[in-house]
Amino acid sequence: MAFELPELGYAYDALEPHMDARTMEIHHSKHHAGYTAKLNDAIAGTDMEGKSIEELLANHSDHAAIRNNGGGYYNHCLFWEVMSPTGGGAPTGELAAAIDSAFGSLEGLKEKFNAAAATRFGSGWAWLCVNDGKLEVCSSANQDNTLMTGVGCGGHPIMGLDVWEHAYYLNYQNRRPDYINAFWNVVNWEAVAAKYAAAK
Ligand code: MN3
Repeated sequence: MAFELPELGYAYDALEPHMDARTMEIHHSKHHAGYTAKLNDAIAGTDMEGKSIEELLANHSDHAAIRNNGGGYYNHCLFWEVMSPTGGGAPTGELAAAIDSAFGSLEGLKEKFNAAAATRFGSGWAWLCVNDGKLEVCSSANQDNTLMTGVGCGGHPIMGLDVWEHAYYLNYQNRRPDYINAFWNVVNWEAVAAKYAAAK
């Protein structure tokens, strides 16, 4: 059973002006589709076929094609889910309480997450993850994520921001910090809260 490119829950132009339509279209229909196809090629006919993506990332990330394409497949699935045209604002309930407890406030989380995203040299991702029940922020290189070993941080990712240039260059050129700030306007806190509840 092959992995499938997921449909976005919204139109390519739905996150404008924060995420532009052209970038969203290329990012989903070319980049994410490419990772998905190459992941399927890498597992076809091997004993990795039929395993969940989480299982592949946790146990086979020493295999370069799984690390790069399995990571790319998983990371982008998460990225699309944690954004929404009706996103932004602030989290509520248990997630809000956990953020206050770990970072002092939502502003404290933003400061830490923005720094992780801005200082990741070259291509990679910034993460909010649940590690042993606690919220943590970190970043990883390339298509690595916190489910893999040897990433420098661990846990289950519940929010991720793609800081590869392909994620922002058309709209923001070299201004990665502007793109990072814009992300907060489209964060789907309900989706992040559901992932938090499942992961903690
Ligand atoms: Mn990307």
